[in-house]
Amino acid sequence: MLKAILFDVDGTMADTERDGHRVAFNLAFREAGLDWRWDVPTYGELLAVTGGKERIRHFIDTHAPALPAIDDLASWIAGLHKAKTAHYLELLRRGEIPLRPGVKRLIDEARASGMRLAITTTTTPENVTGLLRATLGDDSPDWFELIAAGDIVPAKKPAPDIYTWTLEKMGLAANEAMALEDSANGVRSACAANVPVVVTINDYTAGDDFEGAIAVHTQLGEPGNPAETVAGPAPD
Ligand code: XBP
Ligand code: MG
Repeated sequence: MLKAILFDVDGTMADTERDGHRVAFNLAFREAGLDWRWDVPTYGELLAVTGGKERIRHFIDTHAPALPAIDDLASWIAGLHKAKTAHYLELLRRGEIPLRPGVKRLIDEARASGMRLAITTTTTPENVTGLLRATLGDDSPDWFELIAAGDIVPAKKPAPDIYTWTLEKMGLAANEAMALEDSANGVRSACAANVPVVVTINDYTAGDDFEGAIAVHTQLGEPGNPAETVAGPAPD
């Protein structure tokens, strides 16, 4: 029996990547005096690596950009990422990143039916509460029994760790939960933890391989704006 819905955040609850995280990274780079700029296609390639700090390191490894003299690369990346998070939170506070269609509807219906809710994401915890507060109100983080986010597990998606950690904390069997994801990395993570997963695609992930997902939809759907099914059974 389904007892809980586990929400991915970036790309699933909101289209945060192109006009949110990407912009915030670029603002942090400029502030740090770096001439790095992640354009929309480049950022799409970099999304292969989840986690902002991991993404910066991957960019350094693969694009060999000019770097200042640094003693400790990990600390320098962490500082740059902290500045990025501040910019991202400011974008959220300005209300520039809305929820995707059907997300509020599903949360409202799930809460009304007593479904347990949690967040399972690789992004930084403040980014999750910032998005929820900006879009659903100040008390909305409390609607989620657990916010599993960021460095809480060392191995980020596509590793199963964030899902197995969440199941353990909530005392759930994998088949008592359902994951909502938007990307191949998210689907691989949920599937590796045996959590059934439904996908809503976005511009960055429409071409991903969603093997293992129960169904793939364009979005969650709401009155006047129905979801279309890309693969798998249509929603009731
Ligand atoms: C989301 C991510 C995150 C965000 C940036 O992946 O990979 O890294 O892009 O957030 P998923 P941070 O949706 O699969 O969880 O910079 O805070 O890491
Ligand atoms: Mg995602």
